[in-house]
Amino acid sequence: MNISDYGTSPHVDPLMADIEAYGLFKHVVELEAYGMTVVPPETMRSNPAFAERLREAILRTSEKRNGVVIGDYRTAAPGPEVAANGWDLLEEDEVFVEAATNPVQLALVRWLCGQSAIFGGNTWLIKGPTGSGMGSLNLHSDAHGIPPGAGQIAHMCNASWICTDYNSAEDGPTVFVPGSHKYGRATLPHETDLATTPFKWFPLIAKAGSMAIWNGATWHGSVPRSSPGLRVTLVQTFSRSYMRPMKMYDRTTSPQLLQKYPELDRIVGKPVYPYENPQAPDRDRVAPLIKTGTDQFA
Ligand SMILES: O=C(O)CCC(=O)C(=O)O
Ligand SMILES: [Fe+2]
Repeated sequence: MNISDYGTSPHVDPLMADIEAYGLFKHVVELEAYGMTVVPPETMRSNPAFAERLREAILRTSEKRNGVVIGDYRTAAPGPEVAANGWDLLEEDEVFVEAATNPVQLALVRWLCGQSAIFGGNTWLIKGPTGSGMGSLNLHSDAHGIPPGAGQIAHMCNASWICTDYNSAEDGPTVFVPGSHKYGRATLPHETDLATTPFKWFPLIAKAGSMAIWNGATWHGSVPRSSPGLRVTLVQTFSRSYMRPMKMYDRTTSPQLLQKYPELDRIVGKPVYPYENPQAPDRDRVAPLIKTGTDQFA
């Protein structure tokens, strides 16, 4: 028996179908138990060249925006300037739109943040070897603005495409405190230092082309890279529709992209506030938000 076949839960039933079709049950359980999961390339249904296209688009966009030459990521040792100006990539290359709208990713995003989940923004991480000025990152939550007490559900999530292999902690990966999404609060100052925190943490190990996704409340940081060459990652945030995107993507995204990618049109969302005209609220925008008040999967 499949409960979703009854169609009695209109918001979660289609999600169950996607989770089954894409083989995501393990990943949903890991998200619930540990607050994060890593989905391998074959499950992401991205073609093998996808990670390479994404990596190249990131590196070439950094070169263009930062006026630097990075060259071959396997041997490059640039300074920290390559990490700057990394936000807002959708219009730079369609590979970023493909990354934002990957159907397997969106099934997990919607599991965490509901059918009305919106795209918050994207940026790159380019991290060179020790000495390049790009080191470690203290433990933190990404769910800024969510006070303690509101931790039963994910309010936002981070879906990161791994664009270079993370074979071991020497590659300078993200690290996670398993289960910390259950605490429902951000880290306190004495909990953040990876060397002294009393919490156990583990490194993210994954092949290029994998996607790591975490409940935004899951505590994470990163360790320095001692391997040669660069670690390259595309970070994307998604959130519930009551959160604020980093940009009004519904109003600023190219119409031709919205037309070509229906899922992009859906995830740029229809933020309700601020009202364009406070005296005449747009009822089509308010209605879905009211629905999320009755169902976490709406
Ligand atoms: O992987 C890392 O270096 C940590 C990045 C981070 O904190 C994030 O993407 O939210
Ligand atoms: Fe973070």
